[in-house]
Amino acid sequence: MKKIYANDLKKHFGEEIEFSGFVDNIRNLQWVQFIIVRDSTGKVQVTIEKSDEKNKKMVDLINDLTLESTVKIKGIIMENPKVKMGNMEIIPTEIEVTSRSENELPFNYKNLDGVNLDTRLDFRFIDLRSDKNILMFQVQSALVKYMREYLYNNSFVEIHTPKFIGTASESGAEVFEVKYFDRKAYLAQSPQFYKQMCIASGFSKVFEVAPCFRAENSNTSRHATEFTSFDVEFSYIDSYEDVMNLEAEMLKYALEKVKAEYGDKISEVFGVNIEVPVLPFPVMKLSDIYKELEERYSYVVDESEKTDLTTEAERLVYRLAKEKFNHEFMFVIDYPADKRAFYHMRDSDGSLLGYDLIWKGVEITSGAQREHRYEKIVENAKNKGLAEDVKFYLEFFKYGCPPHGGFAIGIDRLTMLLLDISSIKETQLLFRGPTRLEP
Ligand code: AMO
Repeated sequence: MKKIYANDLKKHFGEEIEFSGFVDNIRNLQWVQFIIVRDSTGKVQVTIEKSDEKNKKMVDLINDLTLESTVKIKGIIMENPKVKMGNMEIIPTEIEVTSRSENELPFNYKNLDGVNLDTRLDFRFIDLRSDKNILMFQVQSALVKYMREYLYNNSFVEIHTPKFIGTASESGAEVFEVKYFDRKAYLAQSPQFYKQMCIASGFSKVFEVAPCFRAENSNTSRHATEFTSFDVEFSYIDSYEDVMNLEAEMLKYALEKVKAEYGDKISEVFGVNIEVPVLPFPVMKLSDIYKELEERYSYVVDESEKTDLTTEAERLVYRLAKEKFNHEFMFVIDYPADKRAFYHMRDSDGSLLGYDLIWKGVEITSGAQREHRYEKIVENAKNKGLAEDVKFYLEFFKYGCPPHGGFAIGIDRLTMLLLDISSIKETQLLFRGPTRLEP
């Protein structure tokens, strides 16, 4: 007998099949019992006629069955236009309870009115049972699959860099210390140095999808202390524009594919219409953005804040991108060099060859051409007071290293923006923040 998932049942009308899932609903009427059983791909009605003597054992079992138990059903899948759910039903010959749920759930995940987010996160394994959450992770998986696919199609190699590191990376700040036998180690805040190492090793094109750890004590809707980063780095570029172009192409490719596969479901469940972005994405200088935000929306901030986008400015950049370019994305360039990471390349006039990408009003990426010239990178590190901390990294540039660049996208943020979800706490499988380490 074949084990069939809900979304394939239609292909087996009239056949004897085996179906397993959670008990989603039970209706126990005078002459008939209906149970709705769901797996990760959908739901199906199981119909048991009470008057049929040979059903007696199953009828007794269902009289005693609790919602959210798991069952294994053997029976025939029948087409039935009268059944609202999928126009089909299983007529069972045998039902086995493979796991019995307690009667009362910690909260009703099907009706979240009055349920606070912390309760949901405390019982995340229950929270994740909702159709919406299951779809969210299927979509996230598809999004990452297609971003990977784009890179594989373009000869990138997937790497896996260590997350234990011996010295605090990148900026010296915001790293978690861990006890490592009789010495100290740190959790990687980014694979930045190691993806660049691969470039120095001659790999040409690499990427990694892995956790990053940031000891930022901030409680916002878009920050986590551990998140998944989609990191890309590649060689032989002429400009940071090559990096922006590759990122834009990759995002267009992935969004187009996600839309084709999940677009209808996403608009039904999340009310979001995926807009496949047009190439090239608009690009604006940071200072020009502040000028336009003031002119168009009377948004005024102190000069001292204009070294980066404020949260509100990011939000307004979405409006600007829409109104000026009819686009959801905006590359922002020309950040003041002294405010950015030392490994970003600077032009001969000192201006920065890096960028941020804003989508729907939130930063999803930092990227840049990297400084690959040994003397210059040493000088940049010295200027930031990091030369000692990053000594091992500076070595990478001593023995030949091609011009290169790259970027990183936070997957949890990307999912949040794609599906218009208000907080990263809901798009991480298990949120990690300053006050949350469990479950
Ligand atoms: P950056 O620090 O800007 O750049 O991070 C890149 C992207 O990662 C995501 N992100 C976060 N997501 C959730 N919680 C956080 N605390 C958090 N911090 C960052 C964002 C952000 O845009 N090494 C560079 C990248 C590079 O140049 O290749 C870096 O880490 O989406």
